[in-house]
Amino acid sequence: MPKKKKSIEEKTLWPDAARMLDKAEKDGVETAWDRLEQQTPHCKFCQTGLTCRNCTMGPCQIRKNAPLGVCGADADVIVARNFGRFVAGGSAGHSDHGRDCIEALHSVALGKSTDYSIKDEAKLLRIARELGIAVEGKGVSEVALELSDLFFADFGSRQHEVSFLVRVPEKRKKLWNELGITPRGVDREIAEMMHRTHMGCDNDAPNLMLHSARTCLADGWAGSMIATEISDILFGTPKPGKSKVNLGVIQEDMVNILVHGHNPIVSEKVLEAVNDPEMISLAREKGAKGINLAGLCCTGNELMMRQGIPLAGNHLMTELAIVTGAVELIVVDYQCIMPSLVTAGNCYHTKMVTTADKARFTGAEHVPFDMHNASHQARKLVQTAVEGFSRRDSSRVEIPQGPMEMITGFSNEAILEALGGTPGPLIEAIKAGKIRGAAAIVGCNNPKYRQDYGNVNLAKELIKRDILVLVTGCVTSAVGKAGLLMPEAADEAGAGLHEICKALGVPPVLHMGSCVDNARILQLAGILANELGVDISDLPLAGSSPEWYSEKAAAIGTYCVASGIFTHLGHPPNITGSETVTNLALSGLESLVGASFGIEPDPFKAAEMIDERITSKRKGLGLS
Ligand code: NFS
Ligand code: SF4
Repeated sequence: MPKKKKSIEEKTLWPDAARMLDKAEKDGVETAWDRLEQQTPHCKFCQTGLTCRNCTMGPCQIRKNAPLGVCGADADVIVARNFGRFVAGGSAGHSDHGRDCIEALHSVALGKSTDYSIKDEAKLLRIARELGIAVEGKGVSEVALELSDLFFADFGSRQHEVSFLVRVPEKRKKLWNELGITPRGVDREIAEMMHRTHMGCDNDAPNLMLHSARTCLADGWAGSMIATEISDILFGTPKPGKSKVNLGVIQEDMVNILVHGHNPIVSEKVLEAVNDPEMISLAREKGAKGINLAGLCCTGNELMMRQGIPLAGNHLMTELAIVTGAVELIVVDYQCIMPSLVTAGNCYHTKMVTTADKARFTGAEHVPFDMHNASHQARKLVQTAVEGFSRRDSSRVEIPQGPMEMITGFSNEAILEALGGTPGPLIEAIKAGKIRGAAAIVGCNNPKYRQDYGNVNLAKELIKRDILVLVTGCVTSAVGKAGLLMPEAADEAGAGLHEICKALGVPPVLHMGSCVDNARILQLAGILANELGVDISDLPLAGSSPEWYSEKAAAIGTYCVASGIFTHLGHPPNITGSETVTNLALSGLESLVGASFGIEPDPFKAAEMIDERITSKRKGLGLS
């Protein structure tokens, strides 16, 4: 049977994306949606997790007439091993990003880098004290050095818990100890996962799943949390501020540079170079009005929440941004960068530049960034972009208009400040039922869904039910484009949430950062649980990733659940080939860690699911 082609309408919720999809077709640019069509139907064995390639006696596929791999591994073991490696990949991504942040802090502390500095000294001292470092009588550099050494140790072969477990409620820590899933060194848990999944090691699915949880907890409470906290120390703790989102942030009369990836270490420097008067006058000489910087994906979130830089879009907008024909340069660091961007760029005058030695793309120019050359490299890049302006073909430029306004940058520090310094008022609002609970909607786009349909509709449904929504990563762009990150969106919320938002002047959907910043949400959950003297699993909280695609998103979901937060996913990971693993994920984990996953592609039904969960948690706390 011939495959039915999806209409543009079915591919995305957004007018800006639709226009660019139409243009892409005319310009002969292939997109993720086209390639998905070519890849469909997917291999059923892979989709259900029933393929093993862990040794060369195989590869093995589990079928009715061949229920065991050559070594004798069954469906449960193979599925659990595959899942373990999947989330180890995700944890490695976030955590290696965290390590790069430690290296930056370390080199600043040693005075080896003049390109970076400590912007939030107060936070440095606060975190150092929180983690037991004596700060009295010490200089900032000395404290920064001790803190970076402590964080480096969090990655190693340590036998006891990672440092930020001081933020975890006692009950939860006890539970993790009993289950043997207290995260130790970040690298240790990831390496141990690779070890366990080697042929002939851990051949017990539930035991493997517990180590998956441990690996992901090391990501959430160490790798990601360290990335977040150091980024704040080096570049400033986010405060609520205005920004804009959608492809309309690209400027026809300016040199346009997009930054894409995750780590603010590169993008912050590009921003500085863009603001350099010398660069601006160079752009004017070339006939441009100036230089415009916009972000994509998580690096976009990082720059937006600290510097107000506009966001061009999320994961599925990255190719489409190039299709405007008005982008001179796209600078990337790592993660979630489609290799197709090089090809898309070649259809126009768009140059792609890579900056990390661990993330090079064939066909892109490589301009390596390190602690000692970043400012210089950034200027070089901006100059390249400016020179590219004269190569732009204006007859091929088409930019969707009308970016949406939004307020972003609700770090925990900013939230507590808005509440008058303590979580008390938030707890009172929850007790009174004005805010019935909170749900974090996080993660990606996936061309298998109508882009952002799930992300936006779930957020809208939840705020109607007086459930405060927290967002990070690529969901930010989705809810931003829907207008939900503006205080006026409180009008779409239920009466209770509406009242609180109006009183505080905040939107009903709060932007908390990039994907590593989901650690902020963990921290907030810890603060609330400690304040109430309960476990995180007792709180009326939920997580959700309606359109997730990445290994990192699966790791986030897993650390959420292991931390005691029920987590909804739009579709399951590749585990459904094992009943044992699937049942564990959907219900069995409940008795172990007090939370589990729920799967539901329809955002309206998902809202129902989350609402039920929040209602039952409220009951458990004796709240109506
Ligand atoms: Ni998160 Fe950020 Fe976006 Fe998904 Fe990718 S950018 S780390 S993984 S696609 S939300
Ligand atoms: Fe097959 Fe076992 Fe080798 Fe996997 S580890 S490929 S199941 S023989």
